[in-house]
Amino acid sequence: MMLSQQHFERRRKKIFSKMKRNSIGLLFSAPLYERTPGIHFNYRQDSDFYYLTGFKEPNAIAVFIKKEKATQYILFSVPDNEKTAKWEGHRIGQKNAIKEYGADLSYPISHFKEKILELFKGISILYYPYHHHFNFHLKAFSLLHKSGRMPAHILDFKTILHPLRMIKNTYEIELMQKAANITGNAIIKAMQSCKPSLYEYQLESEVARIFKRSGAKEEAFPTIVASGPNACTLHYDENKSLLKDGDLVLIDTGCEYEYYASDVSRTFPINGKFSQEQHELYQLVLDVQTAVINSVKPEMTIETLQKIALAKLTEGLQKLNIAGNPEDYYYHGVSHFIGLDVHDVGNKTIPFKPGMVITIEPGIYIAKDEKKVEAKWRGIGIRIEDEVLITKTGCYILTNKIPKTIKAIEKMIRAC
Ligand SMILES: [Mn+2]
Repeated sequence: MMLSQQHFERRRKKIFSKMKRNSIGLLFSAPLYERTPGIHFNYRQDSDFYYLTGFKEPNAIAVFIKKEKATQYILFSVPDNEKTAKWEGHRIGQKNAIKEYGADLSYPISHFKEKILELFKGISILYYPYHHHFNFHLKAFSLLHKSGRMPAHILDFKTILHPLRMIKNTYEIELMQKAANITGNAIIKAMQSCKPSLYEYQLESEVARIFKRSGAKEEAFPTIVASGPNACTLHYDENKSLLKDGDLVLIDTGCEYEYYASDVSRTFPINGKFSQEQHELYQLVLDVQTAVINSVKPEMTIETLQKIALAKLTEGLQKLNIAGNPEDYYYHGVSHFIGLDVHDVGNKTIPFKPGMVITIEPGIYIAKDEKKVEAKWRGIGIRIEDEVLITKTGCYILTNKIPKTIKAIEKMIRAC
């Protein structure tokens, strides 16, 4: 399943309906980054740009103009050219920008500067994508100033665009479910292939293989495979230690499917059996996660979920006689929005609405040199992360097929 041009057209209609009269909105494509001389990182379009255009090429500018009655969508992009086609393949070019991407007009990107004054004629409001790739050079602004065409008001494009991105429709949820399923299968495969004496990156390769063979060419973020005390480093992505008998391994991963991200974490014993201490801490993290998931419903916020998680965690740590502040062992947010971006638009004070998708990811990380606790607890890091869709009455777990209870995990690993 893919989003068709109709989907993008519907989104543009919505954004035009949010724009004020005599306004212009600008979006810039993501930059192309060089990895080594002459070699680029895999290109990934900016999510705002993709959301309204479906256009995946670099070096493009999308312009949205709303006058008294009429609206106009203009796409500036790299022209198609026989010579460069031999090296880089065909570009969509101007003809197909109109025919296949629904632009009303399309010009080569090199014409943008000379078209600026014409585009801004009679415009009093500019919707500018602050915090985005700053392609709109000061030169362009000064040109507008000098000619008296600088709009009187500059507003942030995000304020009208991001509320649309936050609510996922049926098609988007279908894509996110697909991404979640692929990621789930990859984690199950990692559970099945896990054994002492493998390197973390070898377990990572099982995950990557399932992604690619399932039609997800890219990861939404670098996969974390962190065994033993490595799991206490939140963004550990070296993935180069040897898996040790008796340790846990934490996998935090997610594929990107048709531009939609997934993000799931599971922690499991490398030898297939939780030790007493691992069992107790794991059950605590799972209880915290269950409590948080059970409280998710419309109008709740991430801020409130954080408080629920901390309260439950505090209670559990006390029961286990683990001294110290809960924030010593749990030092990240319990939730973030997810969509086109893995850390999607939205913040912790936004009240949930049906159609929003968030992660729920409590954890406990006890460093290997933590003096406040008995030695038996040290060097254990656990995170459990699922994706949930806000519904009218509560939430639905998109990642509910991935083993999570102690029993289900031990059974899954033992079965191999
Ligand atoms: Mn996450």
